[in-house]
Amino acid sequence: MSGQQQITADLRLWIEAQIKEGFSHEQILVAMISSGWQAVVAAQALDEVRAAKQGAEASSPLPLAAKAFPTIDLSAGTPSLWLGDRWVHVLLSLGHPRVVLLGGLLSAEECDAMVAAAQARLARSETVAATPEGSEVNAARTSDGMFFERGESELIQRVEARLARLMNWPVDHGEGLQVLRYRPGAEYLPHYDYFDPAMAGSAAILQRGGQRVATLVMYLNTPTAGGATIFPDVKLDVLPIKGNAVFFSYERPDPSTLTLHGGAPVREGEKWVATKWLREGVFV
Ligand code: PD2
Ligand code: ZN
Repeated sequence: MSGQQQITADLRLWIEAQIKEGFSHEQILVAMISSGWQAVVAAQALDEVRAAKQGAEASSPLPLAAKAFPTIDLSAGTPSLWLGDRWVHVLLSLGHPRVVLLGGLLSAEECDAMVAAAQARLARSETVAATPEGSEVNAARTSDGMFFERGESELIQRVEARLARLMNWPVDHGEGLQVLRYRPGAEYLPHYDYFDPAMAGSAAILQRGGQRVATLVMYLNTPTAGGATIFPDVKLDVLPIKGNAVFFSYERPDPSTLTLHGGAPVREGEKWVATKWLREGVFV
């Protein structure tokens, strides 16, 4: 196996030139990765150049890291975690981006009950992401969606309490669960779940509990084909399997977290997911 690439002086100069040219940090990161730099090395080099630049001219500062963020405690080294009412299996753990894949987080009955409860309330998904113009129908997502109120039923309370134990993060720091249904051909183009601090609409969104700091996507069914949750920066594909879930966290609202992710097109069958987004503070 090849080792980690070294950050060269040439790479630093190239990054500085791209910043001067006006390319966004995300564009620079993607260009480095597609020209063969390892994602972790590319992100680190970009961070270093930005930090040095910041020191020199105090411009384009890296967003501050959250004081604390959700974590799944894997320190016991056991392949399964007891969550008080259910065992969950740890299928994969990745350091950067921070990703944990979980097996059997929800029972088949819980998945079916969430789909049944959501089905009646589906509407064309609308974005909650901030754009320069405010909110708009999200062309990047061709699924249908709805939100459950936090704690709105015994089922939702039970699941939310389990998620709070899993991620060591209080229920009141979570947004209501969002359910999405993707039909064949539907997809979710790659995006970040945090709110871009530079966007006009973000300030108002951030008043309700601060930044998003982690995401948990739970699979409520197993599509026949397609529909993976993809992490393009590191070329990681998570196949949707009923009851499983993928967790990822981002300590600052910045591409260097490598948490760019999307939902690949569903090829056959439907795909149903429930997403829990976690905020830095109490979400009201
Ligand atoms: O359904 C997915 O795989 C997916 C992909 C990207 C869900 C989300 N983002 C999300 O809910 O944020
Ligand atoms: Zn997302």
